[in-house]
Parts: sequence; C-alpha cells; structure tokens
Amino acid sequence: MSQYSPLPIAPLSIRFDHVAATLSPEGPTLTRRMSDLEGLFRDRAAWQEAVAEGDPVVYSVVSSPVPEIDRELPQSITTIQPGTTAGELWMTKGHQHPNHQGEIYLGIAGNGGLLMFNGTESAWLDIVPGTIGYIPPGWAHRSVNIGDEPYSFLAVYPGGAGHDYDWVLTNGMGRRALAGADGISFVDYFEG
Ligand code: S6P
Ligand code: ZN
Repeated sequence: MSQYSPLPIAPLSIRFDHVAATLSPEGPTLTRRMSDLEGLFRDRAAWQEAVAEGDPVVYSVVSSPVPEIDRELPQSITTIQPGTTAGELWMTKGHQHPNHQGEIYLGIAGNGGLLMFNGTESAWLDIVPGTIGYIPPGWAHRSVNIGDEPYSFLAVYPGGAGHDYDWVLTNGMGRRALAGADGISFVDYFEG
C-alpha cells in the first residue's frame, strides 16, 4: 500500500494553447487591476492617478484545474499587459514562497523578464518565447513586461509553495525595472 493518500485529482491532459495563452480545462482565473498593486510602484501619486483614471487590468493569471496543495504540480499562464506607470514597467506583484520551493517559467509570447531577489542579491533573466526561467529556492520573483505587446508565460510550481506577498512589501525586490530610451534600465528598489 502506498505511503501516500490517494491523489485528489486523476491523471489528465491539459490543452496548452500558446497562441491564445490559455489552458483547457481551465481552473480559477485571477485578474489584477492597478488598484490591486498598492504599495508596489515607486511613484505612489502616479499609481493613484492610474487607479482613478480607469483602474486598468495590469495582468491576469489563468490556471489549470490542478489544485494548489502539497505534492501537486499546478500550472498557470500569466499575461501582463504592456504599459508603464511613471516610467516603471508593468509587472506582477511578486512574491516569495514561504517554504522556499523552486519554480519554473516558460516564455510563451511577447518580451518580458524575471526579476528575482534573495534578500541580498538580485538577478534578472530576459524571457522570450521558448526561454525557461528557473527560480531557485528562496528567491522572491516578479515578472515584468518589457515590450509593446502582452507578455505571457507558463508557470509550473509545487502546489504547497504558497505566496508571501508581504515579503516583497517589506524587503523589496533589490531593483526596479524602468523603461529606458534603449530598452530597460534598473534602479535600486528603495531609491527615491
Ligand atoms: C506562482 C507563480 C505565478 C504567479 C503569477 C502572478 O507561484 O509564480 O503563477 O503567481 O505570475 O504573480 P503574483 O506575484 O501576483 O502572484
Ligand atoms: Zn511563485
């Protein structure tokens, strides 16, 4: 007899449409508007203005039906819209996995990047379609759209990993990604 209790989900195939950036069958979908990103942009006044002027959708996350529970391997597709707020490129909130489990991302569409921070060092990976970005244990991670089109990537992560968003509010991400004349430029997270 197995030492494990029966899995709560049966084997299944999931259709991954890399053009539409969808998973089918689909699990929960999350939509993050500008108002959901409080305390994350460097320029709070510009953030407030963007909230007041339409509160745009910054990114969405569609998931497969695999549940976020220990030993499962859920997947999700995140799509970040192109845009900037006071020059800061649109991004995900960013989080740390409380128990420091790793994760992988696969670029699907657009041009983006993966900003990581372990509390001391920060790292940046360019992510384009076909790039696998590896997030080692203990590295908080945030995704950034650095292009003019929506940026989408697939994430595969341990179901028990969890999401600690307060860690980023407290510790920052080491750097911020700004739109520069020749592309992206970085500034220290707590600068200004
Ligand atoms: C989960 C994985 C992604 C993010 C998603 C949104 O571990 O890293 O699915 O949840 O990209 O980012 P955030 O920071 O708002 O959860
Ligand atoms: Zn994660």
